Amino acid sequence: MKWEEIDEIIKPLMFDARKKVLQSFSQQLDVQTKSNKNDLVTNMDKAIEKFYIDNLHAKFPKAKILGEESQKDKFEDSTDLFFVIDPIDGTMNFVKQKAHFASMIAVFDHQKPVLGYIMDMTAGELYWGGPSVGVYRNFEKLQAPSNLSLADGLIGMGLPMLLNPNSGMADVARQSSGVRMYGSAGIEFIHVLNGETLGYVSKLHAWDYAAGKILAETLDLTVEAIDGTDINVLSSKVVLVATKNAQKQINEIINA
Ligand code: 2AM
Ligand code: CA
Repeated sequence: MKWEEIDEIIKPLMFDARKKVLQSFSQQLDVQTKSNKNDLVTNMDKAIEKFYIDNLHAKFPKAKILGEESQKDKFEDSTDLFFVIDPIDGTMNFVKQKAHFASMIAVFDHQKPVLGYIMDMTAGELYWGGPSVGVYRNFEKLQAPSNLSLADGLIGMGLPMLLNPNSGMADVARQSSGVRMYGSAGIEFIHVLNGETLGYVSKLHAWDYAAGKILAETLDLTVEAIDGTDINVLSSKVVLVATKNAQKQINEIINA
């Protein structure tokens, strides 16, 4: 299937999802915990995921879907379109700040990356694209960020990474221009795509990085699992997205 046919379905879905989420700001949220007290899910996470899945199923009946909150089809078995959905990424920010959160969809066809979408929900900026089209912020085409070395830029990090004395990330942080911590993998990927940070490292689920990986690799950034395992298997990993220079330096530091 041509990327344009998929794209013209997904873009309106994401702007509709944004509208629904912004409208929910004036209503009482139902907030529940999942794996721990800081791992949250709200009625809006579930409603937006259902909205995406219902619409994608209607338009692409043969497609398989991996969603954070519900449907868990297996990537390995996919022989047609495969969608990876994170309805609200940065749910803690959504609940506490009503800002700094994203919505993400990744599209694969016969297990090949086709399109990635990250919507900055409060800004209304959709980062979208893929290998055959490039990367755009709404209508504006993005250039590849400059290939900064670690000493010349900021790095985004998940807090558990930085606090873990065996991760080597304290040394990475010290050799960089400084650490930033935005609380949403999608927003972190956006900063890297924009060249505002030179990288981001965190333990992530497939739905946290699938879309960002497609966009980042299209802009000549590298995305890898820190343990060197294959990242195409869409499982939970410590993922590093970075400029090529910084990626080399970070690997030297954590393997030292
Ligand atoms: P979420 O809001 O979709 O759950 C910072 O918390 C970032 O890490 C967010 O993108 C969040 O996504 C994700 N996250 C939260 N808990 C996680 C966990 N246990 N494993 C992996 N990623 C997690
Ligand atoms: Ca989520």
